[in-house]
This record gives sequence, C-alpha cells and structure tokens, in this order.
Amino acid sequence: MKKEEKIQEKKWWKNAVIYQIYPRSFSDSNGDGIGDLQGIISKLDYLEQLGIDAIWLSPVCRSPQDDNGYDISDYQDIDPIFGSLKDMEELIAKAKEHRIRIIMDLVLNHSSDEHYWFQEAKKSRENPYHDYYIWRDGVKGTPPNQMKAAFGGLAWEWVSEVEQYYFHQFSVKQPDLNWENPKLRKEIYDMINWWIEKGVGGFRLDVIDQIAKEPDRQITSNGPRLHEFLKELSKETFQKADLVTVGEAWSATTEFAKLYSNPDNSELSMVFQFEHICLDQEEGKEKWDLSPLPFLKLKEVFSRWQKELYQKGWNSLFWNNHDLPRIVSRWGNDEVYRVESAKMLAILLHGMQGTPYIYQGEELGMTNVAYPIEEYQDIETKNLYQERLEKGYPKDEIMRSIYAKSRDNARTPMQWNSQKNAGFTEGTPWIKVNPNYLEINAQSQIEDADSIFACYKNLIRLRKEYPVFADGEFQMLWEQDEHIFAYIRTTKEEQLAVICNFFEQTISFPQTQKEDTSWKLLICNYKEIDQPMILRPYEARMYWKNKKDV
Ligand code: TEU
Ligand code: CA
Repeated sequence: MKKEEKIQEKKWWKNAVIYQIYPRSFSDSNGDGIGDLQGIISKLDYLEQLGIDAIWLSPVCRSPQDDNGYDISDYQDIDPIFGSLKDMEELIAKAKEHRIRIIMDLVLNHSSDEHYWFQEAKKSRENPYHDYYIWRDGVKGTPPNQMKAAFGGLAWEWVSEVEQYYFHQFSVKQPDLNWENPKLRKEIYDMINWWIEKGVGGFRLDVIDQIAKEPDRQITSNGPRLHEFLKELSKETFQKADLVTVGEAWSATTEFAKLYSNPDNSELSMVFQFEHICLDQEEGKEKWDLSPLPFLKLKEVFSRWQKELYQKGWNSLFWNNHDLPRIVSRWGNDEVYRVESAKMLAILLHGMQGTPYIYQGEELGMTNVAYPIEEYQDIETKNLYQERLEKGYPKDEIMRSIYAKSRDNARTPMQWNSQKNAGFTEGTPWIKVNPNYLEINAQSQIEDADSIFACYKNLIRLRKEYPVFADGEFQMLWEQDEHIFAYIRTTKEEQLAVICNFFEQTISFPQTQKEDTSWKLLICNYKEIDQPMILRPYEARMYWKNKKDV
C-alpha cells in the first residue's frame, strides 16, 4: 500500500459520529443510584440503532470522585462505582460487536492527590516522585503568586511535610503533573499503550492545552513546550495504532488548531475548541456573567473555523458536553418549540465539516434544570455559589447563572422511559432526575419517525451516504442576515445546502433568492415544506444536489 493510501485509510473518523457518555448519569445496573459499565453495555443496542461509531467515555478510572472522575488515582484500574477492569474489557469487546469503538478520557494535566505518585511526592523533596508534580518553595501564608484555580481559590496549596506549595489549576485534590519530567512522561506513555493493547479505539485528552504550564511566568495554556510534548506523546503511543484522538483546548485559535490537528498526523486527529460556546457571556468575564447570544458573531465564528481548517486541520462539531448547559434550553426554545429547535440545532451543526459529537440525551432534546441549591452536586457550581455569596451577589442572581450555566444541567440522569427515575436506576439517583422525563424520554422517541431521535439518526446516516459532508468546502450564505443561518458545502461532484431559521419568528428568504428546484430535500424539521421561500419558527432544511444532474 502506498503511504498516502495508508494515511487516507486511517481517517475513518472523518465520517464518524461520536457519542459522549457521562457514565455516572447514563444507566445504573445495580441500583446504587450511579450509572456504571454494565449499564452502558445494556444500552449498546440503543446506540447501534442511533448509528454512532464511537463512544467517548468520560473517566471511569479509579478516583476519589472529587471532580466526578476527572481526578484519577489509578489510571490502570476502573473505579468500583463503575465496575471492574473485566467489565471494561467486556464493554470494549461488546461495543466492537456493535461496530462501536470506545474512546477513553485521558486526564493528563493533573492526577488525584490520592494517586500513589502524589502520596509519595509529598513525603519529601528527595522522594523519586516529588518532581512528578510542580512545587515551589515559600513560607506558609505567602504563596508564590496569586494565580487562581478554576474551581475557586488560589492555584497553590501548602504542604507542611516538604514546606512547599504545589500547583493545581483545578481543585486542591487535582495537583498538576510536571510534564517537564521525562520519567513522568514515560510512565504516561506506558499507561496509554497498555490501554491501546486492551483495544480502546481512541482517546479524548482533557485540557491538553494546559499541560506545558510555566506557573512562574503565569503561563497555563499554550506553554512553549506544548507541541513538542504532544508530538512526543503521539509518536510514543497513538501513532502505533488506528486511533482517533481529540484534544480539549479552550484556548485554541484556528492557528493553534492547525498544529494540534495537522493532517500529517504528528499530534492529534482533531481539536475540541469552544470559541462558539463562549459567546453568550460578558466579554472578559466569567461564564456565569450572562449576556445574549450575538447571532452574527456566532455565524462569523463558525464560518472562520470552517474556512481556516479546510484541508489544514480537523475540528469537532458540538453544542454540548458534560460541562455545558443543554443546547435546546440555551440557544433553542425548550418550551413551545422544543422539538423544532432541537432539530434545527442538530441540522445546522451536522452539515458542517468536522466530526460531530452527540452528548447523551441531546438526541432526545433533554433540557436544563432549575433545582434548589441543595440539589446541585458539581464542585464548580457549589464553589461558585459560596464564592459569589461571600462577594455579596444577590441569591436570585447567582441562581439565575446556575440555572443557565451549571454543569449539572448536563449531568441529570439519562431519560430512558416514563417509569420510576426515568428508567435510570432502581435506587436513589445520585442527582435528581429532571421532572420532565414523563414527556421527554427515549422510549417515546425510538419508534417515532418524527422524533428528535429520528432526526439525529437520519443525520448520522446522511453523513455516511454523501461524501460532501466530510469533504465539501464551506461557504456561508447571507452573512449579515439576522435570523437565518445558511451555508453551502461543495465538492467537485456534489453540493449540500443547509438553511436554518435560528429564531421563533417566521421569516422569508432574502429577496434576491429565487426558487431553485434542482435541489433534493434530504431532511427538514417540519413534516413537509409549506411555502418554499418562507421559514417557519426554527425551520431547518438540508438540500443536496449532484452537480452532474444540473
Ligand atoms: O474541563 C476543562 C475546563 O476548563 C472546565 O473545567 C471548564 O473550565 C469548566 O467546566 C467550564 O465551566 C475539563 C473537563 O471537561 C471537566 O469536566 C473537568 O472538571 C476539568 O477538565 C478538570 O479535569
Ligand atoms: Ca451502579
């Protein structure tokens, strides 16, 4: 096989659709109220029916669960709340029978403070593991600098045994790993290769842009050695197998993204970046400081990413993950037009270039929740609440932010049916079920050809049927239109057109547009097209044509 063919062959993930599972909230098999691996195994038929190619599994490794598994204490074992290593092997094997790959979540920026490495590291400065973490001398009460941790407080924590501070970008129980240390890097590669041997299909790399930090210069993202580390990591592990790798990078610009996802395969398959997701917050402030979505800016951001990465990199397409509020509540309409707007958002996204991600329950149009503060479980939400109370924010304003942006919006149990606890567990769920499960659940949608589930299923099928989804060049239409999000994708042979009314009000096509009957309608979110040149609330259509037919 020629070298080029080999590279082509490896890019199966360009036509793939990935489904994210947050294990604790997906399906509970033993009634302890926490989702687990056997629960996932029991739902593989459902996922095959949807048509997805791979599951991105949020962390299932051994962990004290301070940040729901993003604090790992043993990278080569499964946390007992999720099952055993045997269950994991069974999941990998059974998923394979359903033609589904398992993508593991690698948390390599930090470990848990309960990891053996850290337990050793904090014993003495001479301990062989000491340098696996980031330490600075100082005196108690006077940290090296004022850098902040993501979940509140300072990023430095004093350890009296060694009379030093360690650095943590997230909670105190998530000490940052020191990637400058080659021995640590080697241990990480060995661990990854061990998982590759077990047959996993790929990896999602948590906050990978933050591994090459330099706290003395207050550098966290995009440290000078970042891409050097990534190239080494990729060479020592991923490149040895046919894997998909996706790097979470909040700081990525299109320029950085081209480095991460260079088609030469030297780093990762694709980048998972958030520029579009950060638009509805006050500029320069935090995600909790809400501001309306600037629609034209949203179009500009998507358009720029589509253009800049064309043939030079690869992007992820997503609205949701386990850290984000539900998109139908956020930028759709979760009341009167829940079904229409959920489908519109799906059609809008799935026509673009990149690999689409579906976050569990998104395919059902699951919504945000509004609970009393006691019901929230997320460390970020709980700390934010305390912090803002202390700063004097009014309670109802804090709660408004939490309703809109809390990560727990994404983490309520998957709604399987209209029975007890939405069919998620026989016991008491670790977090309250969204009360709307009687209306919104998988069972009521699977067999319904007009459901949101069916819409996602069709979109996945279409991506596999028409090469233009993976290959077409992107062109935004009517850039300045304040209501319509529309674009064309073009290859030598085909054209795809996606036209979406992003809002509730009925709207006509821009006047210059004439009806063109050479297009075939692939999918639409209303039963039939009523008036071709008028878009009803949240109406979305996807058209296709073979250029030779015209
Ligand atoms: O998230 C990275 C990250 O920066 C988030 O913590 C983000 O700041 C926050 O969710 C936005 O409100 C990853 C994981 O996806 C997240 O679940 C983890 O908590 C975090 O890393 C630490 O591992
Ligand atoms: Ca369980």
